[in-house]
Amino acid sequence: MGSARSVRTCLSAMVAVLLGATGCVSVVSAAPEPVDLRPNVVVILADDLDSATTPVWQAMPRTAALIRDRGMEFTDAFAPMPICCAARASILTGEYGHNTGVLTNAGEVGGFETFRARGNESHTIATALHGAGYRTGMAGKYLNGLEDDPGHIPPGWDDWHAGVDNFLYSGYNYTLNENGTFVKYGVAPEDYETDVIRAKSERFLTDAAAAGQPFFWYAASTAPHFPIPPAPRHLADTRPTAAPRSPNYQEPDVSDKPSWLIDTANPRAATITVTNDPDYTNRLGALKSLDEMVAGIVETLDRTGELDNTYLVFTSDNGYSLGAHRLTQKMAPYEESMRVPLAIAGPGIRPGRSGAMALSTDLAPTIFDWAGLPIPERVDGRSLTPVLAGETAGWRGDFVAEYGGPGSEGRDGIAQEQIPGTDTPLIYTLDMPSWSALRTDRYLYARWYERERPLDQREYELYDLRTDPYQLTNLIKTPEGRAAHADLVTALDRRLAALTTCAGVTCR
Ligand SMILES: [Ca+2]
Ligand SMILES: [Ca+2]
Repeated sequence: MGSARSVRTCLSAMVAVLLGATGCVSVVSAAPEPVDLRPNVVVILADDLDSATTPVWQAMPRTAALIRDRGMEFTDAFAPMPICCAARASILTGEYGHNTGVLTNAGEVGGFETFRARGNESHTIATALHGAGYRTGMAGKYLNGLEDDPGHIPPGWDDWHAGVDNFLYSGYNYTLNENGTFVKYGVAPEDYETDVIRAKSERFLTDAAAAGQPFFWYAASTAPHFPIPPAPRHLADTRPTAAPRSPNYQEPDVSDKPSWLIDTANPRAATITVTNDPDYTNRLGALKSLDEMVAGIVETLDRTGELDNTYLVFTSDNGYSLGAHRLTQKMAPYEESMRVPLAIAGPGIRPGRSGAMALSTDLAPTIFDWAGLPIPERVDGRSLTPVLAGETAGWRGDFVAEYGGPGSEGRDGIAQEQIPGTDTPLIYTLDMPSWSALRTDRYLYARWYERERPLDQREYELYDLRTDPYQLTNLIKTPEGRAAHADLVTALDRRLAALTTCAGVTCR
């Protein structure tokens, strides 16, 4: 149409001072509709990729070069809810598990159904950005339990390609809900999950760039989550590799640990001896395709002219224990479960590293900031934009971490990591009770059996990470240890109690 309309233009503060103006002027223009210059956001989410033990950047050299080296690496990034569904719920909403209601993968405090029933789908990154005029899309893993309602497409997503069965974890034979149509993938090399998600990513980015609309893309392969194998082209160069033997690998003395771990340590240690290194080899092989996917995404952004106006986030939903403390899997309050890789590149971010504590809950508010959106009061995380600009004054020095056990069912633990729907042997089944923990820059303080047992039957752990970074000696297992650290425990417990019920600003 080209009709004249009023465009409100804000001047930079310096220009405003020079002109003696308020900073904003109204001008009448007959120009065509202005191009929307708001930045794009691409989140690439790995599954169960730990950063405590796995040399992530060495295993993913393209990702290191294209995101980490062009942006900010967070060396102290954590998943406060270190299991898939709870972690993804926190990424999507910016809220802790006690506020999303999702503390594990299934049951009354976990899974997709709980996420939806609690109303979380009305206020995600996707709904906020879609509502602000972004084109939004995803491919891969949404939330554990989506298989119970495979036709469901949550609000806020313009382009939806979610896995709707647990075959997704095997890399083949899975079905995606592709914007309402179920598409079954087979066992041919081109059906390999990460490559399919790469193709979906490149298609979305190409189309969105052509449309001239700012976009948000969420690429969520299950790599390197057990049991996804390397892509066929990577099988030959995936050599058997032993997982790094950290000082806490197969921790010889676990008598300081909570009773559930002591009671199950020996059979699990035997399993770890057999399975851990083949699992690690598989994971390294699966990361090769994920690394190529990242490269494909960055190349597509470059080719379409969008790279300089796109924020790229690479991270994982949670960490993973490669035999630390005689544990596989995640869900534990220990470093291996909670530490995740995090690198962010994009407009205005100077290359560097930051030791600021960054949490899964920070991603949503950071993205809102980039898109120029207000951060809703209910969000528990903090925008990382000051840290990305090099400002860390007043940044957090602690956070609460949480995991939900079976609660009212009254058992000490429940199997959370089976792979139903596949014929994969359940060799990694793990029983773990619930806990809540306070992680400060110096201590880890954990309360076990948070949901299963009355107060007087709970168990506690305290580690001084300055002297014991591998969490080998729980300082409060014995009465003498508890007496020696009584004041410290009182202070940590008070802070933990406050954070386990925090909401919005009181969490930040
Ligand atoms: Ca995971
Ligand atoms: Ca020990």
